[in-house]
Amino acid sequence: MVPFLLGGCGGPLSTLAPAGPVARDIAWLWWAMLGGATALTVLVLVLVALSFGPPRPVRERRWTHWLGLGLSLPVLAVTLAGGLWVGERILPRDDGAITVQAHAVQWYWEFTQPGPDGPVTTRDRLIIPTGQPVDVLITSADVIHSFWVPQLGGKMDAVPGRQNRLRLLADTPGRLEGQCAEFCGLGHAIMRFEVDVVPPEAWDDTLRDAAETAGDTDD
Ligand SMILES: [Cu+2]
Repeated sequence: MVPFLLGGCGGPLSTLAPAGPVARDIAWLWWAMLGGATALTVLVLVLVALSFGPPRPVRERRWTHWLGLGLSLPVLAVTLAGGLWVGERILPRDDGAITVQAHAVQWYWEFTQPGPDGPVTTRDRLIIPTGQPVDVLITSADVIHSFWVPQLGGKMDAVPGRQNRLRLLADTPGRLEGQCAEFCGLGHAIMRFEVDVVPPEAWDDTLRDAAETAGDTDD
C-alpha cells in the first residue's frame, strides 16, 4: 500500500503497487534505497543546521571518518547487498516456466502465447496465468523498445537482432498495464498494452477466445 504522501506514485503503472513476488522484491529495494537516501539527507541537513550555530572547533577526523564514512558506507553496503540479492532472486531460471514471446514493433506489441490448439498471437494484450512463473522472450522488429509491466516485474529492452528474457510472476487475477519504457519514436507514448492475469484453469479458455477474436479480426 502506497502511503498517502506518495499518492501520486500509485496507479496501474506504479512499481510501488506490486501484484506479484518479483515486483514486490523490486518495490522492497526501492523502499530500502529511499530509507538510505533519507538517512544521508537528514545527516547533511543536520550539518547545515549546525553551521548556523556559534563557531566551534571542527575535528576533521570525527566528521570525515566517523560520520562521513561511518554513515555512508553502511547505507551503500546495505543497498548494494539488497540490490545483488534482489537481482539474483528475480532472474529467470530453468525451472519449467511458461514461455511467451513479446515482439515490439513501432508502435505496438505482438504477444505469442502457447494456447491449447497452438500458439496464440495477440496485439497489445498479454494473457498469463496466476501463480506460475512466466518468462517473456523479448525481441524487436525495428528500433530499441523496452518491455515493462511495473506491477509484475522489472524492465527489459527489446533490441533488434537480440532476444532478452524477463521473468514475471502474478499472484492475483486482474487486468494490469504495461508500457514501452524506451523512447522509440513518435508513437512511443501510446505504445501501451494490457496484461490479463487469469486463474490457471481459465488460461486455456481465455487464449482460445483470444485466438477466435484475432481470427474474426483477420477476416
Ligand atoms: Cu517506446
